[in-house]
Amino acid sequence: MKTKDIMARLQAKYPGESEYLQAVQEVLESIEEVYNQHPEFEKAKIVERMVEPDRIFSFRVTWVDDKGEVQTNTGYRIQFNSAIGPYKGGLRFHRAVTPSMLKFLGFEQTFKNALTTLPMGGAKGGSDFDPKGKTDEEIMRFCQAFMLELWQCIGPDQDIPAGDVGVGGREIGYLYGMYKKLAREYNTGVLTGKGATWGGSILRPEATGFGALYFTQNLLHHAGKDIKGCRVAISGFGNVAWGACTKALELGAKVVAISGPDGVCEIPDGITKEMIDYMLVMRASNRDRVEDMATRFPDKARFTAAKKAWSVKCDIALPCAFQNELSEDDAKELKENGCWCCCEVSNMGCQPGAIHFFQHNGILFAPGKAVNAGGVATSGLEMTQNAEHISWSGKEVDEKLHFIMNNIHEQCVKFGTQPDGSVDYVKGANIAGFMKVAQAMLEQGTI
Ligand code: 2IT
Repeated sequence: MKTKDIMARLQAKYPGESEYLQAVQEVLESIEEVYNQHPEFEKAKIVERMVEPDRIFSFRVTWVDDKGEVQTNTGYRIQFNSAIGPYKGGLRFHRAVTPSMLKFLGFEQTFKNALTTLPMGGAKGGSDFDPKGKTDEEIMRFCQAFMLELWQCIGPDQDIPAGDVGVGGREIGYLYGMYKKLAREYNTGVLTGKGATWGGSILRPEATGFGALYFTQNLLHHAGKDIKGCRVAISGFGNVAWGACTKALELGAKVVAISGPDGVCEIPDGITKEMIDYMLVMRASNRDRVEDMATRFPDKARFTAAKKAWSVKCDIALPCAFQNELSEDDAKELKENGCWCCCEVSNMGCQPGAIHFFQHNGILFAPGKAVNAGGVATSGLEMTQNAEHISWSGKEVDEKLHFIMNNIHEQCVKFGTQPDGSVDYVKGANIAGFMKVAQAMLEQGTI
């Protein structure tokens, strides 16, 4: 297998699908050497099969807004790979959603889910619906219209969606309500991220952020460092950033920045519990503005328009917002500002140039598919609880999540340790995830 040849074919076949091509390139580059030591993979054309989704559903979603106007969006579900379990992955509602974006996310999800040690295949879905400025009623009507098509593609043993950007507990509630009505199935295991009183796992909302901090702690310990007292810059203020802030504070770190599409809030004395709670209010408002934090806490947070979290002096950077949110220039600025570690929490949050810069300038770096896997892992734990018709305590879920994150870190060390003793976490995560999926595909024959 030659990455160059496969990429040339994919570029010709899917011109313009830049996020998808970027994600495939990153994985193929890091597995090429190992792959070529396995002639049985080459013979079964594992890579050629793995880069193509199993199937893509695309559908029209028509709904009526509060003014009585008819609106039309496009919905998708991409079932990427089922080698190690039923399709599993989130739904993203964002105006920029395209098949390319969801293909990249589904591809990444496949390897991430393999890393969790739980039996889940990879999928992703969503819509170009823009939640910004929408009322609660509009959100509900959109979710219902979306499920009117989606329900036929999913099932507790086939494909289990969850939240992602723009889809949280409220949306999962509306989606599940409509699913029940259409399918006449009352198995809560069809969606994860549900409310805690009707099948949702305790700690699922916190899980991505908590897991990211557990991973970061592992990475720092491995490098002989400690998170206590470190200044942390976080991008975003959604569900993932919220969970990350909560755990960072608990572990004794100081969150000195959060950001949004409008700019950055610098918090010199560190974020407080009250401010973290306010992040939930900001997200529920659908205003998509981080400036609201500085308006609410003027003596604690200072807002600067059109600046990123990476302009603030910090030790650790945690991108928690969107793909490609951290460029090579941002990476350089971070280094100048004293940053020595970046754990990518958003999916593909760092541009290739930024990763290259981190890796060649002594900055510890770990990729999203390892760092953020605690979210989907806890979705897997939610599925187990649903299948057993029981509910675990927060302590039980947290222990299992912590154990899984430690295990993911170990897999990265096992497959990513370099001759000089340092760990290439990109290689480690990609090879560990890939080997598991490839082996399963091989054992299941040519399908
Ligand atoms: O990117 C992700 O891993 C998620 N959005 C969570 C997916 C899930 O099924 O919980």
